[in-house]
Amino acid sequence: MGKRTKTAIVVNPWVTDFKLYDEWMHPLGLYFLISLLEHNRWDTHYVNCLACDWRKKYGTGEFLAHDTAKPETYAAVPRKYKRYGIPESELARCLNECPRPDIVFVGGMMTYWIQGLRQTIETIARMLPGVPVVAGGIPARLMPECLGEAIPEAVLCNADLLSEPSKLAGLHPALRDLETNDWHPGLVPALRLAHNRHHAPVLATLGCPFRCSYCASSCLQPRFVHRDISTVLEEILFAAGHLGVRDFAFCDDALQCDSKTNFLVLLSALQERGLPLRFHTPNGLHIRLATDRVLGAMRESGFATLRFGYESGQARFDIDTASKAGRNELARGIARIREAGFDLGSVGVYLMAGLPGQLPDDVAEEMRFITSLGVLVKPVFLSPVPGTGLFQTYARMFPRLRDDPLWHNDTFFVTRLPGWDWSCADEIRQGAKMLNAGAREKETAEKSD
Ligand code: B12
Ligand code: SF4
Repeated sequence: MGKRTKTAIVVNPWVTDFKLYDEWMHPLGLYFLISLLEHNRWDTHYVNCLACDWRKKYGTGEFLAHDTAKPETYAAVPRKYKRYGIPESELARCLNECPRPDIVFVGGMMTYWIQGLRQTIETIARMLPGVPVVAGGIPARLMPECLGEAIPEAVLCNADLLSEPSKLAGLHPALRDLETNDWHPGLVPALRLAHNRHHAPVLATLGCPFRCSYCASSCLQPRFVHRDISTVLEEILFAAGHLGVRDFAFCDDALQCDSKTNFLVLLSALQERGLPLRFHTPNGLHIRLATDRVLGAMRESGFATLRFGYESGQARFDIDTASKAGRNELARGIARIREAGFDLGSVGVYLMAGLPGQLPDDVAEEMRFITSLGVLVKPVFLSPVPGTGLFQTYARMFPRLRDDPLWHNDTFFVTRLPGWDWSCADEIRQGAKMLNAGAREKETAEKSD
């Protein structure tokens, strides 16, 4: 093995929010960065601030958390605000254990997790004075100005590493020699380094051919592309074979598009191997593209939990949701899912709350419809994402959205909308729990009949 050239620490930062669930979370952007650094033979160290206790179903867990002071924006919010992840002393210990690096990289996923990102970078700057810190990821890409002001000590990277990796080399003298030619981005180096034996991510595609008004997919990834199937397969087999991982979560935006030449090919390769793996789709699939053939292959390959993006069946939101599915389409899709042999108690349907003019009663009514089909309803509160059409609409109503990323928070933002407040949002959450319990009971009763 040749000599390692430089040393880097790659940090998955703390998250600050009102809630954080482990839905098979993985910082994929940082994982690709690790692949690039390995390609350059850098001595790379990974520090994951988001430690978990791994006690929950399908390899998931509960994040460590402690209450933290609410920022001014949330002063009147009747909820605890938390910082999720390891204590500061533990982060300091992890940083201390690594050799002094030439550079530190920090990622980011939600724009409104900015406080956690800032606190992580402040700790790194205190622990490693003089070491340059590069911050990248979704917040850096969608709101570089806001981030630049909030975290002046970091060098920002608002590039997509996969399509323009060479931009990284121009950001700082320490990165000047970074070689990006002949780099084949893959997740294996990061899976090895992160060493999570509980679950692993799968990413078969990048981007999405649809254009929903609230979604930043096309800003982050203008072209819809498929990753090489053999690379994806190799990543799954590595995690299963070398780490003993059983649960895998697909993070794709549009997994089943062009499935004949891609997704179905991957599934048949998995079936051939006959490994006892479980797959999950936390990011939501398209019900229309869930044909009998696709569902049959998913069932055969070990898909254990399914989530579908429905968002709303009301025709007035067709433009917002790219007409994902009307009610009849959803009902037909659920019938196909049942037919394919899935337990409907493991099927969740995402329903959006917070579209323009949508009221809590509209959402409650749709929740009843969805659970009447025997599946679980998963209400999601809208997060206005910079760069999207709906962000522009809402920023005209709420100018604070433009300069205060805390306003993008899903839990907070919906309560600002006309006709909504904290108790309505809570009623929706509680209503979903009750309806889901009823749907589960119905499914169990029908099975025992
Ligand atoms: C997968 C996913 C999830 C998964 C998370 C699983 C996981 N990966 O851990 C699940 C389903 C749980 C999820 C949930 C939610 N999500 Co989500 N999710 C995504 C999704 C589809 C993919 C993110 C991803 O992994 N991309 C692949 C990687 C490779 O891309 P990347 O992170 O951008 O990284 C690239 C670059 O940014 C860069 N890079 C990245 N990091 C770094 C670091 C450095 C140092 C450098 C130099 C470069 C760099 O290089 C990478 C390679 O090119 C994005 C949409 C999208 N297309 O990005 C939404 C997205 C991030 N989610 C979003 C939202 C709103 C949510 C929810 C709030 C749901 C809701 N209400 O709509 C919840 C909240 C989750 C929570 N925990 O609280 C929003 C962001 C909102 C915001 N304001 O920031 C997005 C953008 C979708 C949208 N609506 O537009 N999500
Ligand atoms: S919400 Fe889903 S379907 Fe719509 S653009 Fe985003 S990723 Fe594509």
